[in-house]
Amino acid sequence: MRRSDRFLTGLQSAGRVVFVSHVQPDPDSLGSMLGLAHLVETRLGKPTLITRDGIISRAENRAMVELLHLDPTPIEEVEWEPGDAVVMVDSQPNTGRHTCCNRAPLYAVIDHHETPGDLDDVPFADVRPSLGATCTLVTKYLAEQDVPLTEKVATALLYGIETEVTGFPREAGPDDDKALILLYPQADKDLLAQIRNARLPHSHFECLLQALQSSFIYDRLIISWVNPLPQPEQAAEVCDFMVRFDKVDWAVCVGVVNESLILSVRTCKENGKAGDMLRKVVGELGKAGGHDRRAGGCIPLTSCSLSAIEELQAELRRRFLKALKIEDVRGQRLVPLREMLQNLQP
Ligand SMILES: [Mn+2]
Repeated sequence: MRRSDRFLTGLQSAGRVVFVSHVQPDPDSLGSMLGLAHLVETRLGKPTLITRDGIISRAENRAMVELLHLDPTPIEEVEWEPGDAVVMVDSQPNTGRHTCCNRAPLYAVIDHHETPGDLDDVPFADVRPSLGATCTLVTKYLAEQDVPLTEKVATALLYGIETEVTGFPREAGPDDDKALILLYPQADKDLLAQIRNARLPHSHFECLLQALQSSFIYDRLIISWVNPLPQPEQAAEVCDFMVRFDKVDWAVCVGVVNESLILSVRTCKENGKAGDMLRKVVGELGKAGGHDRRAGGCIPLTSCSLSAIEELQAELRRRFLKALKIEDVRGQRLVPLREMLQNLQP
């Protein structure tokens, strides 16, 4: 039996299939939920529900949701029914990246993260860290089951894979490319262009300016502190931007959102094990996880006072330097203070 057969067989007694993913679902999560919902509806004729845990703030991700009319139900508004089966995508139980429910039995986990979750009691688990995207795995299921794709499903899956495998070096393999080739002719290219070039809010530029003004270089590492961070997903946007700086191999962004510190890491180093590195750095303070070249984490703040935040920042700085074996040097500003002032137009 193929894995997609086993996946479908185990759902035969379910009344409805509810899809969940990690907090602030990204295109890979959204595409995976949509693709699997399409598979379940087509092959089993069962109702499905796509959910969202937390907010979707990145402009491109919002554009994806709006233009493709995904309409995910906020997880806290789900009206659970007896017979619901839960399928978790793009994350694993107890990796701390979801606030999800224990309101219905978790039937399946379909993911590609390296961060190991708690899978002991999950009847069906398919976790393949060798794949660049969960959407690749979902595309394989749909192809295996010979399910015709709609333009909407193909577009969502394609964008989900694309966002995971951009960046250099690519975190992608032949399976990801095969999925992209399969999806491309069926996707709406104009819609994709609109999503990729989503209009950006004012806060995007404010955040970048603040990041430029508060970035410090320590050898091959750049750390950007953004307090407050307007939206949690902007930490990743800052890192994507900074990791292209030719003087560094590692970019870290740390920002305060509400009562939490949000962390994002990027590296251009192959075999960088960014997820492991960030988990070591965050340790007992919070939760973290990710991939080889990208990682994210969250630390709940015990106090939001400036001194408490500064203390935590200093501790994190020490831990990052230690984890990357960088001597405890004084950080160099990315933009010297004098230049910042000189360049201000009256
Ligand atoms: Mn993913």
